[in-house]
Amino acid sequence: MFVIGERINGMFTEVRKAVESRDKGAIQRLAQRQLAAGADALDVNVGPTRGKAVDNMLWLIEAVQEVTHAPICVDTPKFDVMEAAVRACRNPTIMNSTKASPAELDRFVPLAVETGCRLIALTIDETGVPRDVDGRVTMGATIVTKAMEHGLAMTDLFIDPVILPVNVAPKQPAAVMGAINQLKLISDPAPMFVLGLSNVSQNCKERSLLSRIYLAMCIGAGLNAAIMDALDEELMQAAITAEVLLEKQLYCDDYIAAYMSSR
Ligand code: THG
Repeated sequence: MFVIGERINGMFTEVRKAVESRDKGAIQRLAQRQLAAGADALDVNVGPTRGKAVDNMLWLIEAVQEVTHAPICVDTPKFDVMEAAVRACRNPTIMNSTKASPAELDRFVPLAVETGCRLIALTIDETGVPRDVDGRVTMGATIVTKAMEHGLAMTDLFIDPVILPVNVAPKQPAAVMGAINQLKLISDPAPMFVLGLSNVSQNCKERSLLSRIYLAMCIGAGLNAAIMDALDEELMQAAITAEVLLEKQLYCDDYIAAYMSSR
C-alpha cells in the first residue's frame, strides 16, 4: 500500500494558519510526523487559505522539501498552480489531479510526461461524479486511452474513482470497489488505483472505524494507494494487516512492528 499522508491541507485550521503566518516549523513537523508514522508520500494542498494559491503552494512545497526527499503529491485542480509547482519540486512528484475530460487530460498528461511525474486522474468530468460503476469504468477507459496516446506509463498513472461520504451517498462505496475491479480486468497492463479515503467518513460519527474498514475492503478490491490519515495508527495497522492477508506482505507474528521498522 502506497500511503500518501493527507494532513498538509489548508482544510485543517492548523495548516491554514501556518500557511498564512508562514510558520514553516509547523508544516515541517507535520511532514516528519506523517513520515515517521509510515507515510510514503505527502499530499500538499493549500485549501481555502488567503493569498495567491501559487505563492502558498510554492511556499508549502519548499517547507516540505527542506526536511525530506519523500515524494510530494501536489493537490490542486488548477493547471497554472500545478505547472508552477511541478517545476519547483525537486522531490519525486505526483500530480493530484486531473479530471477525465479529454481537454483536461490533453494538458495534464503531457505535463506529467514532460516533467517525469506520476499523475492522479479522477473519474469526474463536466457532468460530475458518476453515480454507478459503469460511469466510472467509461471515464477510466478515457483516462487510460489518453495516457497511452501521450505516452504515460501505466505504472505512473493512478485512477481515482472518487469516494463520497457514505452518509449522503450510501451506494458509492460499493460502486467504487466495483469500478476498481472492472478497470483492473479490462486494462493490461493495468494502471494503479488511489482514493481520498477520508472523504468516505466526512461528517460521520464513527469516522476512524468507517475509514479503516473501507480501506481494508478497497485493498481487497485492488486499491494500490490512498491519500489518508497516516497519523491514525489503527488505520495504518488495518492497511498492513489487509496486505498480509492478501500475501502482499510476508506474515510474521510481529508483522506490524516489522513493517514499521522497515520504513
Ligand atoms: N482524491 C484525490 N485527492 C484528494 C481527495 C480525493 N485530496 C483532498 C481529499 N480528497 C483528501 N484529503 C482529505 C483531507 C482531509 C479530510 C478529508 C480528505 C478531512 N478533513 C476534516 C473534515 O473535513 O472533517 C477537516 C477537519 C478539521 O478542520 O480539522 O476530513 O478524493 N485524488
